[in-house]
Amino acid sequence: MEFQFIIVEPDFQPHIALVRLYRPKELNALNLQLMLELKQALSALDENESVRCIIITGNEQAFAAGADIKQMESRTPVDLLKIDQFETWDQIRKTKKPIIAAVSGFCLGGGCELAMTCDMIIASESAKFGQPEIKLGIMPGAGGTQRLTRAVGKALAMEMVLTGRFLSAEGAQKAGLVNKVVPDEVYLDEAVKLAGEIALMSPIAVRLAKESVLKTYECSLQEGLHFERKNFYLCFASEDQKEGMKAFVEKRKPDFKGY
Ligand code: DAK
Repeated sequence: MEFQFIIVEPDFQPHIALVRLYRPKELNALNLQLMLELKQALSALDENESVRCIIITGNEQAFAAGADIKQMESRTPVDLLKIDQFETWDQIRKTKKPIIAAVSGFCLGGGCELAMTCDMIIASESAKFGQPEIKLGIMPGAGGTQRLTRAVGKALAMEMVLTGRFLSAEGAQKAGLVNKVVPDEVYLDEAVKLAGEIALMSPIAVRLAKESVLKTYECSLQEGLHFERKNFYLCFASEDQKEGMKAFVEKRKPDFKGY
């Protein structure tokens, strides 16, 4: 898979694909082309049967310092409407396979929103999270006010969104924004470890479970429980359910095939 602003390795590790944001000189600022490439790559990886978990990362300096300000500077509302970039972001959100963001350095604005769109975040000690759009005279537009508030609560989200203050990796972990903080040298290894564990599970159960957890954001508890129950029943239509339970009874590790 050849792209200009991302590097994609579908077979980075067994069943684990790696997507690296690659505009190093611009701190991986997310321009339209990069986001389009990311959407195409995730859609292809979602279709790729051998991939069970996806990691998105940047480099040590930056996961992404936000949407490309230079590209946005002269936009009019009509430009934004015509480009309809939200469609691209929505498609990324709809990826069925689990996505882990491996974050180091700056994770700001659209970069932070992209990381929060992922299912889990592993951060290096030097990671810095923020929604600094307010300093540019705008506000977050790709989920920052919604996902950040759900993750860290109103008080901290309000502070970050209204002042643009950064949150350290340690602070992000305390606030529940990230899963784990590890030394800079091993943040990608840690993400791979997490992805590897997920990749050993039944891809069908993983998909249905991810879908069910995300449903929490969209409905009442009753509706969510109902949705969960249907997905639970659906697991029993898979060979993987039979294999998982048989393996338990036979005291061996299951070998999940994804059907
Ligand atoms: N856009 C464009 N270029 C950027 C950039 C960005 N967001 N961030 C950094 N760069 C570029 C710098 O311009 C510089 O390029 P040159 O001047 O060398 O050509 C290079 O990257 C290195 O940056 P610095 O020289 O500034 O590096 P420092 O270490 O001094 O500072 C910094 C690092 C991250 C603190 C600083 O670069 C910074 O404040 N960057 C901007 C952070 C920011 O404000 N981010 C939020 C952007 S607004 C939407 C979806 C999403 C969004 C909007 C719409 N739709 C779906 C419609 C999101 C909006 C945003 O993210």
